[in-house]
Amino acid sequence: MAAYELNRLPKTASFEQVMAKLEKDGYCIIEDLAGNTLMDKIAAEMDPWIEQTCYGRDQLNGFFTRRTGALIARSTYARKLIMDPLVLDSVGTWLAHAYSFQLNQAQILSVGPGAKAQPVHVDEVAWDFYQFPGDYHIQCNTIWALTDFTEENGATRIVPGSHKHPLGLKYKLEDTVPVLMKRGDVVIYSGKLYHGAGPNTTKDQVRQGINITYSVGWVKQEENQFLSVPREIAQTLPDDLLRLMGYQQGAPGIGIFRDSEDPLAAIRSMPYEQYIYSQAVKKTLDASASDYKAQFLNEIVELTKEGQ
Ligand SMILES: O=C(O)CCC(=O)C(=O)O
Ligand SMILES: [Fe+2]
Repeated sequence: MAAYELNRLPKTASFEQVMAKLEKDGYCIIEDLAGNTLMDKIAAEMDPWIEQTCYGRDQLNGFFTRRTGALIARSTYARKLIMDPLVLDSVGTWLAHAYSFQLNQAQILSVGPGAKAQPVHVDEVAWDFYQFPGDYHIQCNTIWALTDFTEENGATRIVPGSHKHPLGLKYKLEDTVPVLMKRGDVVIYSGKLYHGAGPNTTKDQVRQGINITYSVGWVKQEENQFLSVPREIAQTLPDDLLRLMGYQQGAPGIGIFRDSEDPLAAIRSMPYEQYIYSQAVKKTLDASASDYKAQFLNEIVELTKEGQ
């Protein structure tokens, strides 16, 4: 591709500015959002886990690539990235058509020397290749640079603007551009953007990115947070992180706990009455995106009132 200038914003940017870039090009780099010190701390916590992670067993996962998950359980500092306010405001706005959004996956991707380019793909295909409508966003994703991202060490490669393209297209490496980032930068990208890890042609550099992805609340998460984060650790986490991990109803009735209680009650001891169905429905109504959904939920609210 001819010389292409990547979108970049400073960490003081507003989420509206991030949205404008996402709308137009399907991605946006925010410089130095994490900074070096936080990355040092995450690396110190995660290095022993990365060391013992197996390499991938297919081209998509990468024969020289390690994928190290369970970030919330293993790294207290990575939780800061997952909960970053600018990222959450951006993701929440991108996915605002849905009742809720959630953490989908959090893992460190270490692309080792000799790795070939990952096939160019859209992340949305994770859900059994179901073809979601072009204007319905399922995911908003991030890759934080834990090391510098260079063309040589396997920087993620993207096809700018391709979030507006149909599914199933085939792109070659020449159609893509490398997302060059300094350690501590982050790229936010749409789940519909064509991308893939680049080839690592260096002899001795491992490229490390922290891939934290978010999805609408009604799909099954790629990483099962209830299994990845043991209950004893979950009990120490704040409510907002727990909800993001999936201790919430993804939409009314999706992911209920026991007798339609608030899923947080599984972690905190809450009185049974705390979960009131009609209130949850009302929340959806307020945020409803379509007339059809609003009408349907309105009827439920009315029926619920009648039944009381
Ligand atoms: O490691 C990267 O640069 C991208 C990885 C990726 O896109 C994926 O695994 O879905
Ligand atoms: Fe991907």
